[in-house]
Amino acid sequence: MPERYKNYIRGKWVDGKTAKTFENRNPANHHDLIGLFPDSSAEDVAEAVAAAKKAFPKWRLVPAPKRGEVLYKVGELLRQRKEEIARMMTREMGKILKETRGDVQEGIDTAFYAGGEGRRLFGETTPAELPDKFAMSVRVPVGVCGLITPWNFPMAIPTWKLFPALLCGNTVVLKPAEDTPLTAVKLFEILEQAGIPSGVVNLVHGTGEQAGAALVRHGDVQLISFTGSTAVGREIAAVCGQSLKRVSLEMGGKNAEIVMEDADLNLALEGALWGAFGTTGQRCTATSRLILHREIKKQFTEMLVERAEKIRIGDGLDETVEMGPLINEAARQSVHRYVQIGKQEGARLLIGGTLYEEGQWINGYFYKPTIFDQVTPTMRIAQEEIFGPVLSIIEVKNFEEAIEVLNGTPYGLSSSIYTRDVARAFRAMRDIEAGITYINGPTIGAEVHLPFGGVKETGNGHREAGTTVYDIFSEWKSVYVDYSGKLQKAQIDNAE
Ligand code: UN1
Repeated sequence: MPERYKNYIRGKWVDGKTAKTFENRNPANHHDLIGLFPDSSAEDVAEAVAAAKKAFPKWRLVPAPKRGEVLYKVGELLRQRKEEIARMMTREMGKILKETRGDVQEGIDTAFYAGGEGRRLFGETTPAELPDKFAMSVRVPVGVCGLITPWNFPMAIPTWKLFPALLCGNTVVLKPAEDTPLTAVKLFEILEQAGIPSGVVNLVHGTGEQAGAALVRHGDVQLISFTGSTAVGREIAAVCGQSLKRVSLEMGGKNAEIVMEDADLNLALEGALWGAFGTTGQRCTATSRLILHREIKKQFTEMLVERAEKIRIGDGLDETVEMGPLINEAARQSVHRYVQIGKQEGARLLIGGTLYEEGQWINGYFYKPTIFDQVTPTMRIAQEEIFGPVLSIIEVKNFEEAIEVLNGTPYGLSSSIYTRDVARAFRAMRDIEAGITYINGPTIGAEVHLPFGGVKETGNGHREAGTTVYDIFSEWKSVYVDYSGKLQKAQIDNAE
């Protein structure tokens, strides 16, 4: 019998209100059934929201440094269970152990960073324009926050949202991706163990269409924070627009690495391989376009192909494996469709472009590292997010063209340029349209204490992580204290 997992509502592990469940299977071997999870309905969501609403008045009054101390405890517990969670995450998500350890580490870093924020959470004081009057701005919590998270970073992304939300004094309902629900269960076990009061954090499993949509529509949810596709983000924003719900969105990317003719080619090669094929290309920050200066294009392409062909594909639990499977069969079919589109558009397939189904790998959703050459900037494979191990090479004649091509998509999350020319590096920092720019580093590798997010269709103006995430999860309140003992009129009494 497969293990049956539960929702976590009002401090208790509970079944869904209906008996309906969904399966969680290992993407490296679909015969490996990890467990069954409640396919939660709108009623389950309503119960979780009610629990969060009830817990809010008390949690909001816990001093922020105390809320921070709970997060230190969470960070410590995560650290103790890092290896166990990483192994379990590889089993449910597929990426290699080195990466799942990194994913848990990102949660640990976020816990300690948020914990420390408990003793900062700064507002501002500023002189008032009238005598005997004091002026300041303080942060107050927003209320009940609905968090909807993807499967590619099953620990990091929920913690990016959850820890700052809690630190600010909000209460939370999390709806994790249905491909990686077990990591969320592990996180909630730890939150419970750390002593977070009942109702402050609630976990509801299920699909986006049902549980996610119910959370977005619920009238007692004041904020939605979503990471996922631009298409779904648009729908969420439309609903939240109607109800004037605060909404923060992190969506698609079509990130590029530029390699100039003066670059350290070996360094740029390591960056391209890690950026394009790390996490099997399933990062919002993955490198999916490689913009090469024509002088080094031939040589760099040869170097790249030689290395990419040798990438070891397999079960991420095997420490010698370099690339795991895609998340599910639908994802694999979608990647494969893009490869057909690329061929039809006239791009030249250099390597890959096929399902990887050798030996025991027939039971997983593996795909070969794929590289297209002779891609033009307007082809669909150069414009649309593929979310798989597919890299498109675009040749350019100079720096200006490289920047123009890099900017020429609807997205703007991450970007990278390899050059030894400091003036070019600074121009790139200035002219690239993206939320993140790396100089001589790959498009992936964001750290938790810097703002994370993107421009154009990647986001809606918010930044997670960094100090900026606290602007998502708190409202500003301006406070004036008049101790003059008389009515003083701003803009009037002081204007002579
Ligand atoms: C994501 O792909 O959604 O910079 C998050 C990185 C990671 C986070 C990626 N630290 O690639």
